[in-house]
Amino acid sequence: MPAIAIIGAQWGDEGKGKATDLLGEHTDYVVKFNGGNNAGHTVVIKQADGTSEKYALHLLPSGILTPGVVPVIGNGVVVDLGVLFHEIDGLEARGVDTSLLKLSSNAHVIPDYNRNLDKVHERFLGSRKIGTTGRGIGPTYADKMNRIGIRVQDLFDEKILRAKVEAALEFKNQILTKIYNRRGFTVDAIVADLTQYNERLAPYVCDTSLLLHEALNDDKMVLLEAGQATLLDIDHGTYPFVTSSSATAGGACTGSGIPPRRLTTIVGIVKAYTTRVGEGPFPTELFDTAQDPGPGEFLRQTGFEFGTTTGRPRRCGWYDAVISRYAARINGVTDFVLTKLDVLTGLEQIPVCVAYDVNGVRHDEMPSSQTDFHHAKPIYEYLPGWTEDISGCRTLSDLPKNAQDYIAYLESISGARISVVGVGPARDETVVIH
Ligand code: 2SA
Ligand code: GDP
Ligand code: MG
Repeated sequence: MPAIAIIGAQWGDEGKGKATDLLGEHTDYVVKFNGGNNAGHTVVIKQADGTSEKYALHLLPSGILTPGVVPVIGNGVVVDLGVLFHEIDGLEARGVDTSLLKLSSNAHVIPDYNRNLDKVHERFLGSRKIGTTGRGIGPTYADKMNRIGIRVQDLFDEKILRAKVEAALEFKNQILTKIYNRRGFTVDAIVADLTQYNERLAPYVCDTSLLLHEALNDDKMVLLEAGQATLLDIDHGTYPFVTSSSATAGGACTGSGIPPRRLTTIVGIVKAYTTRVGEGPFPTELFDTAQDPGPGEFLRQTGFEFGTTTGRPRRCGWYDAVISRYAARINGVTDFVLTKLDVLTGLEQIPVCVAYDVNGVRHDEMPSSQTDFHHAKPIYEYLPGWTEDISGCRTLSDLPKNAQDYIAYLESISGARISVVGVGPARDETVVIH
């Protein structure tokens, strides 16, 4: 059986959680392969009585909401153990079965000192800050690369754990106390904090790469769910304004241990407009504010564009086809899911960025220089909008003609076919084209 990867095509929050949940019904395993509790996936499920249940997931894969699906946290993830059990307990209290969860013994854990360092470092950077979520993600991936990280398996060997924490703290406490003028951490406190969940943790821990290998050989369907997105990827994103993990299709393999040849379908999730949280370049950004509202504020309020993890207002702008083509190329996108088309309802005209103007030169592809990207001015085509409520549409022909034309136009310039369109947050508010 093939493995399918779901990837964010923009700067995150495209609706990957909903797409994973949707596909979850045909899936046996859902794997989170990168990031940690910086991610925020909101999934809305309509109940039989017509009411909606809303779930905000951070560390657990969205597939956990589908009964029978095995949720897997892969080796590429960084795990905040407190958040893990808070999330498990929260879901269990709402009747969601989490007993099938599997956690890679090779995943790294986020020690307290890294949460601290993330926040302190951002403050230190001042106007040069990245706008991180402050969850300790960057410092934990830095430790992994620097070979001073703590892995899940280390928690079960106290001698090894102590030695590793000691080695890490020798370096971390210097930075905290000498550079940032903060208090350091003791080995005892860190070891006690990290091992407090061991008894509950043990049943979840295994070699998830082997588990997934056997599942694929057994004809099971495996879905790999990205956190963050292509433009936030450590290698392919708008560096340094990126997260610290591999959020693209390549990361789906390294972060899970599934070989590249197994990936047959790469689903790119793309919003019908664009958002970004945190700092960094964003060519189609709209700069109006809540005090002086314009189209940016319209998108933010109508699309409820506020961080799922931090509550930060998201920066909003128009659809950018240069970015979509880039995401299609980097990930090998086979199908796009175009989300939040309903949010555009009521706009008279919808601008779509087709290329950039960089100091008088047209760029149809992402400029290779980050400086050029910072100076990129969008070149827009303007498409007519629609006024009809589209949330009840379930087929392409149900949609108003102008909405159909908008989809067809985006498809023609975005580098892959659009197979599914989101017309509302709920699982069933979806138009399936292919
Ligand atoms: P970090 O914390 O080191 O990963 O931050 C580095 C950059 O990555 C961005 N980032 C995100 N962008 C969009 N959504 C994310 N998840 C949450 C959500 C964000 C929230 O779903 O809304 O609640 O604020 C996410 N996680 C990381 C981050 O903004 C930095 O630009
Ligand atoms: P993720 O990080 O990519 O999983 O996305 P988030 O969950 O952070 O943000 C996407 C938001 O859009 C969530 O609140 C979803 O419930 C919502 N959403 C997803 N698809 C649609 C859609 O087609 N229409 C509308 N109106 N909302 C959607
Ligand atoms: Mg999100």
